[in-house]
Amino acid sequence: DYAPSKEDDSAARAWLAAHESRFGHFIGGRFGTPGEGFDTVEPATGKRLASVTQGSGADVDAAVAAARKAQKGWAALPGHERALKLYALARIIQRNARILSVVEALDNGKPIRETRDIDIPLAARHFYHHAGWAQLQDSQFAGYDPVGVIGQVIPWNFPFLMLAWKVAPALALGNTVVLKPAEATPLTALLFAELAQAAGLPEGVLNIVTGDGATGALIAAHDGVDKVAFTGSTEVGRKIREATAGSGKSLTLELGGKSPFIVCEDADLDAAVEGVVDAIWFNQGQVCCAGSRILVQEGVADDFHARLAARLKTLRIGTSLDKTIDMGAVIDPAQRARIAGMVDAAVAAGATLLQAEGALPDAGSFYPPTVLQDVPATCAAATEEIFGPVAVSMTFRTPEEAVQLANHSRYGLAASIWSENVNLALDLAAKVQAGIVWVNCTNVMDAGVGFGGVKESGFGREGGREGCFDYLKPRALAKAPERKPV
Ligand code: TXE
Repeated sequence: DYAPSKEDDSAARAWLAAHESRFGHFIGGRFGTPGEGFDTVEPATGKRLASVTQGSGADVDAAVAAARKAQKGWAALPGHERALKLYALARIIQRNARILSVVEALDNGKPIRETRDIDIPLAARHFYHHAGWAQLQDSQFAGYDPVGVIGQVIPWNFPFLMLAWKVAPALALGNTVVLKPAEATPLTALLFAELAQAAGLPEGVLNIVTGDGATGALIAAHDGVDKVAFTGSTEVGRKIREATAGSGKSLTLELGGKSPFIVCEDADLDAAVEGVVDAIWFNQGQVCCAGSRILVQEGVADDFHARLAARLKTLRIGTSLDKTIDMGAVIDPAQRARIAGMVDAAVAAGATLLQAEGALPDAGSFYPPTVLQDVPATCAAATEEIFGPVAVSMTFRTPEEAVQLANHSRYGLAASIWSENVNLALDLAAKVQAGIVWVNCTNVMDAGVGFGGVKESGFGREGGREGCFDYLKPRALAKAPERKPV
């Protein structure tokens, strides 16, 4: 019984109408004529938003050619001039933050509060941060060249933020880009193409080709692409690894996770419960580094679960432009069915279900916040990425057992550790197999810190100085020793 306060979507609708809700690819600085393709819908209502074009081999050829043509000139610009372009992109994102936030929320189904406060501002920050590296390129990366033309394939869970994570470092360091957004969420990438044009980005430096996995595969396999950067499922990551093996292309993969969320008996339990809200219910749990495996120490497990059960009942679920909601829709009915299937199988195998009973919105693909306790180890829910608002919870007796359970996974993206004993927390942090470890917090991102995983969560880093090296190639140069005059 709260009054929904809705974000105004008129500017976003007007932008779609200006394109007659049909988009072609953005290649060589201009939008092509829309062709055969598919619709993108609002996950919260199931209604069509726009149609986009399925990228063909010829489209990918054209985009790669445009990127190739632009690359030398772009790389030859002094770093401070490329920096100016990245600053311009950051500023135009900020000036258009509102429409970007609305389009992102409509296309993805996530709450407007998240796109407004997290996705879009963090994307702008990524461009600001990498403008700094462009400026410092000569002094900080002497002996390194740009890689060249980069093929980038991104997922639907953070459509615009993933674009920023990929495009900003590539461009900053003198590369040009062919990017394919996910088929479910292509709209903010297309809006960004328009903004980049307005910000004066030279033609061909950024090319956006829409399409499904087949278009992604064409980009990954293209001879004119020097490096592939991919974020998505571990299965597709494996296919791309096979497709690029032996080709001389560089590759970075940011893949799935089943990240442990360790609650020690001396943790501040209320803070840890709020941590779970961020870890698994932020973005409906469709987060690669989601804290989806709660490991709680036996002595406090009952107390912790009671607090968690009470908290999950207070989460409000609704349509993305409602400013009062905590959770929106999951990406599509197929994902909803996949989540429900994994939960139902775990319950049938004997798991205990903690789930709020309130009604969900009628239309759209909604799934309630959920915790599964005592999941048999043979269930997919125990070991596989669910990619929905579902955490599995198990108990441990000793810190050593916590480490053992945490590392019992094929993934190694992130870990979150909750304890008031800093020595214990840091000791555990050093022992868990993960690319990122958070102590008494979770899902903390910063453009200055490299993000990426170990094990089957992938390789390479995005952000910070270490992320820059994934868009550069070293050149060792030796000069003949000085000859003595005879
Ligand atoms: O991912 P895909 P999907 C996981 C999550 C989710 C599952 C399936 O568990 O439930 O993956 O989601 C493009 N060559 N994650 O099917 O297929 C595709 O068009 C090249 C975790 O959406 O990996 C899209 O642009 N590209 C993940 C992108 O790959 C291909 C985020 C990701 O889609 C391709 C997303 C191919 N053969 C899903 N096939 C995370 N860790 O963040 C597809 N694509």
